[in-house]
Amino acid sequence: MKFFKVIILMSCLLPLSAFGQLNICLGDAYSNEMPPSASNIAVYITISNVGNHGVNLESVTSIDAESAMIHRSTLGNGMMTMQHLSELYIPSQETVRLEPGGMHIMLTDLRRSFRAGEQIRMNLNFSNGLVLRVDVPILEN
Ligand SMILES: [Cu+2]
Repeated sequence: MKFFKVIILMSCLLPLSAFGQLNICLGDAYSNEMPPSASNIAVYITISNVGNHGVNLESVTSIDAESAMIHRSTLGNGMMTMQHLSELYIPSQETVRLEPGGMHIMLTDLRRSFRAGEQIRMNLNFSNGLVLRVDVPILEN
């Protein structure tokens, strides 16, 4: 059985020793406010692996949405399309940015509409057993 740690963390400034194997740092999480009729929302976030081993982001869950997927936006033939990634590899000592025009986490079938100033709760599940909780602020468009 895997041992899971759930940590609310938005920076690397926390005392790492308190968490033992903690080697993932999260930052810059946000979403842009969507019209009330929208059922999906894109989340942007920066993930840094400060550990000595590569780690996969294996899945994302949210109690505020029915499901969550890792998406990559690509521009081809003048059209923006989204591709579903089954996981996202973060090499040792590297930072992966999920940002507009590139990758994002897509929360689908939101349980309600979220306004600017509110937060969406999300858990990131990593291949090393780490589960990081993120409270994603919704920004005004
Ligand atoms: Cu998407």
